[in-house]
Amino acid sequence: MMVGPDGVGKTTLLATMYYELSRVDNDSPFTLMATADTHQDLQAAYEKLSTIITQPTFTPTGPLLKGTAGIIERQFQLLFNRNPELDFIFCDIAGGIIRAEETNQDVIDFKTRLNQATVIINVIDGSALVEGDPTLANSKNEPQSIYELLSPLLQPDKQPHLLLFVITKCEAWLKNVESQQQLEHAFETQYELMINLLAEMTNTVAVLIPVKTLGCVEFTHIGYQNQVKEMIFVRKPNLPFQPNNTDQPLRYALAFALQQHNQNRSKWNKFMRWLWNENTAFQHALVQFAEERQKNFKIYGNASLIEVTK
Ligand SMILES: Nc1nc2c(ncn2[C@@H]2O[C@H](COP(=O)(O)OP(=O)(O)OP(=O)(O)O)[C@@H](O)[C@H]2O)c(=O)[nH]1
Ligand SMILES: [Mg+2]
Repeated sequence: MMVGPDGVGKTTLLATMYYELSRVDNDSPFTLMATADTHQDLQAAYEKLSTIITQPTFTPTGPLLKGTAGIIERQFQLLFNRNPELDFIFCDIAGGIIRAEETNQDVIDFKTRLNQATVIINVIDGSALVEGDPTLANSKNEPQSIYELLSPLLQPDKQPHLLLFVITKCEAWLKNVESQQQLEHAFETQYELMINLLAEMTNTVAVLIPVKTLGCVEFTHIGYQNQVKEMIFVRKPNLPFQPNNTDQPLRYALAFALQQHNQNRSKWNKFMRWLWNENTAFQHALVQFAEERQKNFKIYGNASLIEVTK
């Protein structure tokens, strides 16, 4: 489940994540497949991002993609040695749902699905996190609403969760170690409640992943658009459209989901797999897949939940 207010970059992340992962993993026994609709929509979103943005004169004055309407299910299947292994759905939401009334039908549907989610991706606007004044930063990312939404789910009696804090729009702070620390510090200050909660949780692990979904658009200053304070970005003419690290959230998500799936197989299924010697190959492939995760991200909560061992 993707969570985060409107415009933080949920759909952009999903499109670039899918594109990156389907491009890089040719020799893995795991293959990521999307249903026809999901493939077409995400491919179209990716192409839209890449073509608009490569025009040298482009100035990002508004969102590149149309805002998402309601809740959209993006369906995928993971194959293992060409056989279906795991079906999964990414729910992309209209960020407005985070602010809507409890009685709204989309909010009710959203909460039902959130309750079933194994992996939760909170997308965070990095520019507002670092440069926004408290009001602006709050209105862009709503850390308090996210805390209220997620804290009931992360309790000890609930299923294990992986929570990914994915920071977008942070190209300007990924250039050196000091500015990366500035980003991390801003996150830890504004998400303090969440981090304190995670410190006590044994069945949740969280990873902080800054990504470049565009790579060539950088924050410059805070200005006014229609008399509303806005983060202003410019297109860097010397940089190409180049998503970076966007496969990482998906790798963390899939490794976690596969591990949970493998542990939750029925006794009979486990026995049959043992009999046919299917376990070893699977576990080996899972370890290999998990090793492609970068290890330099900050982890909160119970780190042993994301360990994948032979
Ligand atoms: N500079 C920069 N801009 C980004 C990045 N990710 C997204 N954006 C910009 O933010 C805009 C909004 O992104 P979306 O992906 O549509 O946001 P969303 O969270 O899906 O929004 P809703 O569907 O309205 O909830 C995009 O069109 C881009 O212009 C990023 O990593 N860097
Ligand atoms: Mg969207």
